[in-house]
Formats: sequence, structure tokens, C-alpha cells
Amino acid sequence: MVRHTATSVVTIERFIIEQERQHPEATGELSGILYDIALAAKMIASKVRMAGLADILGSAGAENVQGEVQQKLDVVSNEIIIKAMDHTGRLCAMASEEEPGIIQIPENFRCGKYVLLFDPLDGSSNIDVNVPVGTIFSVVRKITRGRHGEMEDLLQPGRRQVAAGYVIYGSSTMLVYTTGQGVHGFTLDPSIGEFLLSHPNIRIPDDGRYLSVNDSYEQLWDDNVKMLMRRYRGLEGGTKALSVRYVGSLVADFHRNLLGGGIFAYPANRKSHKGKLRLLYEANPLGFIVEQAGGAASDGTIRVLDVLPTELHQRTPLYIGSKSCVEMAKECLSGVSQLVGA
Ligand code: AHM
Ligand code: MG
Repeated sequence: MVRHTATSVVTIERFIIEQERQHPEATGELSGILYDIALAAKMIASKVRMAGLADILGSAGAENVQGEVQQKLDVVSNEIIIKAMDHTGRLCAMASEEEPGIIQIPENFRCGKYVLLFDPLDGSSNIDVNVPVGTIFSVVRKITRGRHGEMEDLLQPGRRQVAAGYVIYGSSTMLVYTTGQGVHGFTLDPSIGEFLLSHPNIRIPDDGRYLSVNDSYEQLWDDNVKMLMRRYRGLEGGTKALSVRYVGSLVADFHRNLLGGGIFAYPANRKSHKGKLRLLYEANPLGFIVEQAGGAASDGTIRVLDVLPTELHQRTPLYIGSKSCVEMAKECLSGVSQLVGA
């Protein structure tokens, strides 16, 4: 890991180049993908910042002054990412939470050796109330031989990711990523339009401080999930009580727990037997990040990164955060159906 003094200003570009130099075999393509994502993030951040003015400037679904219908921000963000990435020759296919199938690279552009999977604007229902939202991304290598990416390239287990990250559009905009050499966070300095290294080598505390779960689903949970939540709250098993914090915006909840320690849980329930969150766009990238930061991610029975995806929009229960908290989930839930596949 490259050491930087506290006072030196390190742009994301410089940081990526310095990391790449440690791998003489690197072609620079993965670095290029990360720059392109940083650019897309800045474009999305500027749209998100204007969201509160939608009523004045024209809300989603309403017509703007040119008579064009305004698009919702998650659709806009989806298009920003596709346009920022499709022509670069670095990707052979993409998949987005906003699109039903594979996003192919247009015929007039070169195909590359990587695949990008992303959730363009997670938690977008929170925009109306000015709560942080985020973009999540995952990069894997192409494994098929043809020119274009195929479903097999997209449906790879999370342990094969070569990069993953998220952007949080909060009181400041931050980009956090890993390429398997630790987790590093960059804060956007809006005055110069650059992401600057602000959180090098992030480590999640081993012991949890926060519990993030939507317990309005409690009556739909399996008994051992209920028991687990009582443990997290210090009501069972003599454990220390965690503080409950739930934004309802995955990136915001995850980011707080990554820095402060704790667990985000979205259990299976009687109505959603596989939970709500998506394996490829949410659980896998955050799973890679949390492991690189010293934490863990499980679906309640196995490590998230070992789950074999069978479909693009596959959902999974998720327990992610500090190691001790995820261990507790595995202990409580192991050996029982936990409604998975029920
Ligand atoms: P989305 O991808 O449709 O935005 O939904 C995902 C969001 C996450 O950000 C958040 O953790 C979760 O949904 C909240 O769900 P719930 O309202 O059921 O607690
Ligand atoms: Mg989402």
C-alpha cells in the first residue's frame, strides 16, 4: 500500500496510477474503468444536488420548458453510467438494476475484457426527503471467448470481482472502492471537481456499534431471526446492545457501519423469501468491500461472495458488517431454513 502523508493532496487519479504501478502486468484498463466511474459519479452528484429544485424547475414526469418529459433521477443516472462506459473499449457488457437484461456494447465500439454491474441510484425513493442515496458498482473479468459479453460473464460469484465500490451522495459526495488492495475513500471537493483521498485504508471495527434493520417486518420473520435481533439489542444471550440506526438507503446505512462498526441486516421474511436486496448489484460489491475492510457478509448461511448467481436480478438475504456481528448471525441462523428458497 502506498503511504501518503496527512498533508499531501492525492487525487483519485494519482492514487489509482500509484496502485497500478505496483502491478507491472496491469494494462491500465481497470484503472480506466475506475476513472470513468468517478466521472459518472460527478455527473450524477450534480443532478442529485438539483433534485430539491425539481418542483421549481419541473418534477419527474412533468414537462419541462422545452415540452420534454422530465425523467426520474434513477433513469437519468442509469443513462449517465451507460454513456460514460459504453464507448471506452474496456467493457464487453454491462448489467444494471434498472434494465431487464444484458446491456450490450454498441456495434460501433470496441469490446473489452471486463463486465460492469451496477445499481445506478440506490434508495432513490429517499430523494424526495433529502436523504442520502448512492451508486453501487462491481467489475468482473470476461470469461467467455466471443467478442460480446454473455450471461455467463455476468453470473459469476462475487469472489471473482476485481473491483467494487460505491458512491454516496450525502452531505458530501464520497467514492469508496476496492481492487482487492484494501478499501479507500475519496471525497469530492466541489470547488475543484476532484475526488481527493480522504479515507485511506478503511478498516471496519471488529465490534459492532450500530444495528441497521427495518423491524417493521418483525412479524414476518422466522423465530431465529427474531432471536438474533433480540441479541443485537442486548435482550438475549448477555450481549452488548447495539444502537439502532436505519436510514433505509443501503449505501448510507452501509457507509456508517463501515466507518463506525455494526451490522446491516435485510433478512428473508414470509413475504419476500429471498429478502429484497440484489445479489449482483448490491450484496456482492458491498460484500467485497466489507471483506477487504476486515468485515464479513453472509446470506445467513453462507458467505455472500460464494453464492452462485443463477439470474441477473437475483435477491438475497443480507447480513453485512463487523465480523463479530456477522458471526452472531451465522450462529443463530445456521442449520435452519431461514425461509431461504422456501
Ligand atoms: P431500491 O434498489 O429499489 O432503491 O431498494 C433498495 C433499498 C435499499 O437502499 C434499502 O436498504 C432498502 O431498499 C430499504 O428497504 P425497506 O424499505 O424495505 O426497508
Ligand atoms: Mg438498489
